[in-house]
Amino acid sequence: MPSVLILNGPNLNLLGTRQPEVYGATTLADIEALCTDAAQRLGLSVAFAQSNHEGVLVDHIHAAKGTHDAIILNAGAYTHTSIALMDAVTSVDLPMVEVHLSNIHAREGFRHTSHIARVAIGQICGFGPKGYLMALDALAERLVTP
Ligand code: CA2
Repeated sequence: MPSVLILNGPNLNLLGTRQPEVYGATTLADIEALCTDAAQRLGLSVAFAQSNHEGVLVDHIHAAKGTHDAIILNAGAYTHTSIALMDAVTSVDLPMVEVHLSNIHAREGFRHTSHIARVAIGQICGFGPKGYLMALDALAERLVTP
């Protein structure tokens, strides 16, 4: 069964606890449960990781090679700053979908740039937690043979 790593970056561990007007009331644990359910229906297995540290996120991406078949990445604010994460994704040569809860293009100018987008097969943003399910759906179409 194809396996997908769902990797979340800095501050996303705080989801559902602060700024619900921007990021909603759903916690990261809720998102994990929703994704686990959806993945089962789609014929995928999923693994989750979150870190507030750029180098740890790079390590997770490297470790995905040979372990997982694709990555869903919400790199948080590192999306807008990290060449290291972009290079890490390139180095593992796995399909990666970029996800954001908020519509980064409708927010402050500094959020309009994504280094992750250059190496993603696609970007999903603005749909809240549903974005992760949309990404799983898109990956299932590529990875699961009917
Ligand atoms: O919309 C997204 O998913 C973001 O990746 C979230 C990042 C932000 O820097 C990106 O521009 C867009 C921030 C995550 C912060 O999450 C918090 C959750 C609760 C309370 C405070 C922060």
